[in-house]
Amino acid sequence: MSEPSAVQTPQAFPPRIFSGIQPSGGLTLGNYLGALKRFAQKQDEGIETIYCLVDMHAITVWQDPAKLRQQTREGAAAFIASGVDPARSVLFNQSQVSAHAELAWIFNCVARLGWMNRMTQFKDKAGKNAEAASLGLYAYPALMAADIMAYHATHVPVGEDQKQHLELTRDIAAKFNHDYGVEFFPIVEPLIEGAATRVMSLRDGTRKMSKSDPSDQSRINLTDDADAIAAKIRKAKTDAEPLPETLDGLKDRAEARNLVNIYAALAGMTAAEVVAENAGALFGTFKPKLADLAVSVMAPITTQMNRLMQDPAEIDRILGAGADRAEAIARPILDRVYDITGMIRSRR
Ligand code: AQP
Repeated sequence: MSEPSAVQTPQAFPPRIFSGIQPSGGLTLGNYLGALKRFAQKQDEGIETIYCLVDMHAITVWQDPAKLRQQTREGAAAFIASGVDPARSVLFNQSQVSAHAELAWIFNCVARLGWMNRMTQFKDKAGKNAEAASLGLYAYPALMAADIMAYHATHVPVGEDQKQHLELTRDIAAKFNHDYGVEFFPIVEPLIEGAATRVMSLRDGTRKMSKSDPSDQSRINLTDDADAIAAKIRKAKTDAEPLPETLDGLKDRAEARNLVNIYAALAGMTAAEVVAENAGALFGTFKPKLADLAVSVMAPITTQMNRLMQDPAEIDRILGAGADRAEAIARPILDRVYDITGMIRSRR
């Protein structure tokens, strides 16, 4: 019924959670179910939580500066509206804490080209014209490893799509420890849990729901109103078959399975429970039920986001205060990294 959540620390580092989201567009239902909702749950379990709008990741593909600023504030509003409390979690934007960029450079010198060449996200995002992609897009996973390791984070709640990057983070940390003969960086554990670890596009059940998908119909945005949400679900691609009695019956029905998973995640049920409860229902019946559920969960979040966005100066203040707290954790770790790697630190 509920998601597994107990965080166990596999090594001698106290449990600490880090995760981030790119302000590379308006956030989606995928970001909410795969990330934001779980970020708030982890905070509520009483674990130390550090969350970040990763604006430096966002510029690995072109971002209009005014839009980036707006999207970063909107992302912060989405965190807060989803239950992340800036008093209990550290919430900030990445570029305000230079430790991320500094450690990323060290990790660029630890990571091997062969490892980076295997990263599927680069291949997906660079597409056929990889020669024209930015060097930053290629190095993205080393910056992500730095984001996590700058805080000695032990656990990272993410969607399924980030699994490979987390494995790379483990490889980089292990190689650093090995090369310098230290046990300095923890070997991080991904937390990929729940019914919606990979929410798929509403137009194509084989593609991830993504904020940068050119089709707005493919996703539910956190800023969509009730009518837009209902219309998108009504038009979502499905098939003509009724819902089966068991999950096995959804094996070759990607779009149907996606809507069942979304329902399960929104309702706090398992996909098997949703199927059992709706066995035999046609999509003409199931879609309106899903739309009502989605609106009832998302509407309060959208309302609060809109309210928070009316005071951008207050959002900036929250991000600045969060960055101060983040810096206080990361700076001593960075100082140790410079020491371990043999770099003189003699400024007063
Ligand atoms: N469709 C999804 N289902 C479940 N989780 C998802 N996440 C993203 N999409 C889904 C999770 O959200 C967190 C933040 O992701 P991100 O914004 O840093 O980058 P992304 O994974 O590349 O997300 P997008 O929406 O696809 O962004 P663009 O279009 O800019 O590349 C991560 O934990 C991710 O797993």
